[in-house]
Amino acid sequence: MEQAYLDLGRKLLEEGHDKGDRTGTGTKSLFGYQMRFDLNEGFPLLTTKRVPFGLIKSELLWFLKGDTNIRYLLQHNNHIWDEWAFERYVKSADYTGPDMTDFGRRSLVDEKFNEEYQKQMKAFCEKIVADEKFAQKHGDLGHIYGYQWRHWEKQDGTFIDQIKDVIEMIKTNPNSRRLIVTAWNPEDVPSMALPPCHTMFQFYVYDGKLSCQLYQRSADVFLGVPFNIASYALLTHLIAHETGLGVGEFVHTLGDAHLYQNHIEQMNEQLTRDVRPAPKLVLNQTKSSVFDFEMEDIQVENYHPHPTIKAPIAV
Ligand code: UFP
Repeated sequence: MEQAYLDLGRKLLEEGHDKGDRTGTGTKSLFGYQMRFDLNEGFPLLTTKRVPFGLIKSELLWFLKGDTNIRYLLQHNNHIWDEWAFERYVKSADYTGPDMTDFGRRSLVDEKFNEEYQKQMKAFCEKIVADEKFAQKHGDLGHIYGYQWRHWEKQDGTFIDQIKDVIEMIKTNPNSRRLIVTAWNPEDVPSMALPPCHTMFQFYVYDGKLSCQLYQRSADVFLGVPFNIASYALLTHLIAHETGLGVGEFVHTLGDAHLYQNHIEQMNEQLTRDVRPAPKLVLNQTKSSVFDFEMEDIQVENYHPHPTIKAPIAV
């Protein structure tokens, strides 16, 4: 199962086009790629490096709550969205600290700047947790996933709850070919901290099993994709659980699939490692609605991965 991911990593190393990108890092990139994961073979959390499942859980539960403020994530020790909120904050009139322009790139090449950046970022995160008013103003990421999934705004000022609706449709009309949730709202894209990478997903029910296909427009294959695979596999399990179905496949379709130039060494190292048995996902059977799940209701068992491989994130 994991081999599908490793094959993509190898293909990008061997055949990826050298391509510039928004962050100035440079990538090896291919356009249009598909991986399939049979969720009955185990839970697709990579074993060739440790993927922090706790972060995947808290992020998905945060999306499912319709929450777009990093405060919930920070309260669960999840820092994956910090840079995006920080970027908005340092561009706002309320920020009076040292110049943080282009902090993502500068923190990698300038040690002195990096120290100052880490200090500012730490203070920012602490304030988000401690000060609710500050969090309301500066912790919010705009109309990102949680907003579009649960509160898609209609022209008449009312809202569409796409997740609730799709679950209802799966229960009542499983043969429907319209079981779609979209996060790509063209009107909102300019106001989002990060326009959605996982833009649209569709469910498919056959033989009592629920499958899910995701279209991901842009895929950081070393850092982002291992998270995205596990996150959508978990979402498929949760929705299958609520709708009384088994799990089928997770089909992952990628638009611009890229390996950042500063992830090449790390990908090569990962490819030298042997794949271990996939872990098993265990959900609290006493919960039924996907909206009632909390962190402790979701566990993976028998996860024995190779160690983490560190790599810089391109912001
Ligand atoms: N990215 C992912 N998965 C995600 C996410 C971001 O791979 O879930 F939120 C990566 C893809 C790309 C960058 O490298 O983040 C977004 O940049 P851009 O908007 O320029 O595509």
